[in-house]
Amino acid sequence: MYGTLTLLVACIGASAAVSITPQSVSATASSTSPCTAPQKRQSWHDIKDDTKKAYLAAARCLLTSPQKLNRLPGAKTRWDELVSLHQIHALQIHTTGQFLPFHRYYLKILEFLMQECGYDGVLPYWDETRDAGKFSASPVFHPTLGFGGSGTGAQNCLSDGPFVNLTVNIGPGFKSQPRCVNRRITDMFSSQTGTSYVTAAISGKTYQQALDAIYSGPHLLGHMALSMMNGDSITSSGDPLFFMHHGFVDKMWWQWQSKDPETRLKDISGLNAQDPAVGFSEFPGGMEQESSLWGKPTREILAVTPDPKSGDNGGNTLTLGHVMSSLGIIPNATVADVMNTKGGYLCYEYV
Ligand SMILES: [Cu+2]
Repeated sequence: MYGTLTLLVACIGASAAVSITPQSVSATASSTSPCTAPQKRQSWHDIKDDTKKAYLAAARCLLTSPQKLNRLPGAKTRWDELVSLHQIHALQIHTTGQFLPFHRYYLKILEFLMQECGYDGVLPYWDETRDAGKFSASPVFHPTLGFGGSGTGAQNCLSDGPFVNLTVNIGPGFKSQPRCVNRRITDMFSSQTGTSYVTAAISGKTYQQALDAIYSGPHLLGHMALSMMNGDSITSSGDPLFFMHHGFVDKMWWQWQSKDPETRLKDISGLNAQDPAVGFSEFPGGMEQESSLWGKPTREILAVTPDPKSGDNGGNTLTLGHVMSSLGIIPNATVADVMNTKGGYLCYEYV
């Protein structure tokens, strides 16, 4: 039912190019050529050195290119716009049903931006199971063929690799203050990205079970092991390594879906925005208490924040019709569009 509705809306949107709300700057993704030759997303371990260099050069290019949209608060670089998108959506896409679909869409936005900076390869990801318990020895941290290693000093600013001395202007939390790209690796936490933990995380039957187990399991422990952008849940995507980790997270959802595609490519549930009493499930005290960590969304941020109920028939429950926005970087997409990585809107699989 939603598929038909979505297609109808997409067709109307595409032909009439309507703006339904100020936030939906473009129509949702119009469907879809069939996906006959899915791209193979490979782990960083397995891709060629030239591809690694091209990928890192494009990410560096985004971090040093000026912003383009002129509407995202605090964004000075093209990379800032990508980080800002995560900041703006932070309270809609964590501890909610949107977590997996939005981050899948977010990877597609990254892919588009990387193409702007000349990267025409397939997006890589990081198979963290291969480095579980010993993250710091992983090839992803290589100084020239990787993202650089653990940072140094009080702010853990990167001291080697392609992103050394570069600045992100979004964050911490809901602020917009220039700071270095930073991370701190803790091997102990990384053991929980191992195969047995992944297997457990994708063993549930329902989307809700998989979502909760992936989110609080390898996803969260990976973040703890990397402490990207000082472990800031709102803007950790400032560190380009974020997208390697979230490729791994996306792979877990894909693996779970692949076990029973008939059912699981349609299974979606959960909230479309955080319950204020819960906030981020990994922190106690709900949204109010968490605001002591990150502040609250500013008036400028709220002014560009999409309606979390968009496409959801006015309720708090996430539906396949939910409209996800990139605030104008690429066309909006629905949750239905991203359910199947080989559905046409997307065309890839993990190896
Ligand atoms: Cu996120």
